[in-house]
Amino acid sequence: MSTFRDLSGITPSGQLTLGNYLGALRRFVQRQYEVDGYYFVADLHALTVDHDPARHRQLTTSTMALFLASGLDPEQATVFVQSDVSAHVHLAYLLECTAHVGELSRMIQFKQKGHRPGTRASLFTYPCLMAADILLYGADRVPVGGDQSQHVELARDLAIRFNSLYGDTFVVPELEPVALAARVLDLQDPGRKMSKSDPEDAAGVIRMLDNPDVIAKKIRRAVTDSDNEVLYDPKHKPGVSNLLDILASLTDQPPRDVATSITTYGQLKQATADAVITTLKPIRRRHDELLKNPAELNRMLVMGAVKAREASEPFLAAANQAIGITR
Ligand code: AQP
Repeated sequence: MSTFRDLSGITPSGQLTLGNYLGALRRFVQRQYEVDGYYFVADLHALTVDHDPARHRQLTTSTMALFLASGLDPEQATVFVQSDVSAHVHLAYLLECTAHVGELSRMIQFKQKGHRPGTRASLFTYPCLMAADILLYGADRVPVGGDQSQHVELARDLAIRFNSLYGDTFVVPELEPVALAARVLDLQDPGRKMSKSDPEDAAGVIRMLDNPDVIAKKIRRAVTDSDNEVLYDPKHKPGVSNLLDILASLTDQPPRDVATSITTYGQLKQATADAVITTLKPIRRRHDELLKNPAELNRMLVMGAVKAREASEPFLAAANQAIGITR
């Protein structure tokens, strides 16, 4: 195994989507055999906005079951729930004591949503928790989409500043941009990405747990255009190109090759629906089995938590020591 450590989390802010699967989960599953991988359900990050505790608990459990059902192997990678490892919150505080108000004020989420009445303080400080998520495991590489790069940049800045103030403590992580082709767009509005925090019944969002009929219906109703020409052209034909991207990604082919083998929009939608259903059906089945067997799920959760605590402990101890809070 390579000595690279990489790390990624998914926030349980909604039922996971096909976008989360193609853009994140499927990649985690492939990478777990190449790197020392840390993959976690970022439950604490879902608390920065209004939430219902019962739904939050249910989404956290369901997201973990989807991690495992998609093929993450707790013996191979470290698969865990963030709040099971209290070191995340502890280190986040040390990093809040390292960060400057100015740099946190410039974070996009805070700039966009931070001035609404009732904004939670955690919407301002969560980038320190995200930096802690990364620095606690000495991750060399953090695979991120473009919208996340600001967070990794901050983690790098905080690691460098902490190291220079208190002595060499943290690995400074490298940003590993994820290919843009992995972006799955909303089926009803292909101008934006498919997003899990959209309303539960959003017609443009395929959920990993949707049943086959629902998936087929959503794809049948996907927005295309009036050309009726199957062509891969994301700029001028975003709806059709999105379907081609999904089908290409699921069948491991370049989207332009897929386009040449299909002649009508009807065929494209049918082939895409078939591929999505074939991929998601066994995952959904395994997810449901895991939820029916809490003892098995719990065993895996405990295994992940123990591995994550062991891996993070030396980094937290070093940070405590460096900043001067241990005797
Ligand atoms: N549509 C997408 N296409 C490809 N990849 C996607 N990801 C999310 N949506 C798509 C990837 O899934 C991971 C989840 O990261 P996150 O939980 O931090 O959420 P996010 O990136 O903010 O994505 P969501 O699903 O849209 O969540 P909400 O709606 O809560 O903001 C990341 O690796 C992301 O790239």
